[in-house]
Amino acid sequence: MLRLAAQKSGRLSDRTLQLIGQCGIEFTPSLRGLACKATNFPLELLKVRDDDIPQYLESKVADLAIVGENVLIESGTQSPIVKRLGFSKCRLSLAIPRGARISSLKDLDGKRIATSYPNILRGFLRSQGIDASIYTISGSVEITPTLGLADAIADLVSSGETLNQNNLIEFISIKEFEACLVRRIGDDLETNPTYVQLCGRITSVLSAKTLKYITLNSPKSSLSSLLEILPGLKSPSILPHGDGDWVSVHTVIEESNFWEMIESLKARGAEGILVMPVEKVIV
Ligand code: PRT
Ligand code: ZN
Repeated sequence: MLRLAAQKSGRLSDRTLQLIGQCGIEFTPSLRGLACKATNFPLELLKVRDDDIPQYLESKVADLAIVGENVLIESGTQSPIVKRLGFSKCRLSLAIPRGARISSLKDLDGKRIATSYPNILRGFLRSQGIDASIYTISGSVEITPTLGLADAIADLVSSGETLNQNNLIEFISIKEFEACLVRRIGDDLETNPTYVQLCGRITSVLSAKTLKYITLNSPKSSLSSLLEILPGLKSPSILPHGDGDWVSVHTVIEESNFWEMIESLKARGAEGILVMPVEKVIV
């Protein structure tokens, strides 16, 4: 039985449960309790505060966890990242009060910076040769300049709206983060079939998100030109058409250059293009 620690409630929890669900892992409908065993996979979900997750991995109470990379790095844990999961993206940024006379990093010398991420901030200031003092606070960091407790802050930012509301300006982005799948230290996990299976399922779900399945009709005369630009997991499938002068082509394309690809395909003679989401990619 593998144990996976995840945030009980907060910014990570919904997407974490969604990902586990997309991996086909089910729990009893209520999903109550702090430790829940899956009904169809040897996995137990531990629902905890995100700050405690590094400790759960260190002490081997949990084998795996889904947590923000910021929490992981700040804790100084050696537990390695297995996969970046692409959600709950944010950055740790330095921000200063609007109108403050700070125009370069050097101006932070001798100043006081409030943060909930003292270790990451200390490393950054040291790397930049800045000698500022750090005021560690566990929450509501944005209010500290107004209260006269700090000259600047280092806090997580996603939309920037919270900084704006508190009359703060984002000054420098220190580091970007996202939710990660993390595992405890120990070689035994690598050969654990449940672990291998779970990682495989997560990879399939994540790969599918960036892909679209397309089918199109092409005159036989245009086929070689189309195939020059068409990718596929191996290569596109080409099926004969009712009309002998045409073929039907099936393949997958990357979401990132979707429109460019569709426009190029049309320019090369493709017609009747159908686009479908890809749910899983099993390689
Ligand atoms: O209760 P528990 O300790 O488990 O949760 P928590 O309150 O410590 O964490 P939570 O749920 O707020 O965040 C969990 C994780 O989500 C963080 O560790 C990050 O990895 C990630 N994440 C993504 C964020 C944000 N975006 C984010 N915007 N975490 C916090 N914020 C806060 C930020 O601190 C600031 O107060 O949101 C505000 C800024 O947001 P914007 O959109 O106004 O810029
Ligand atoms: Zn927390």
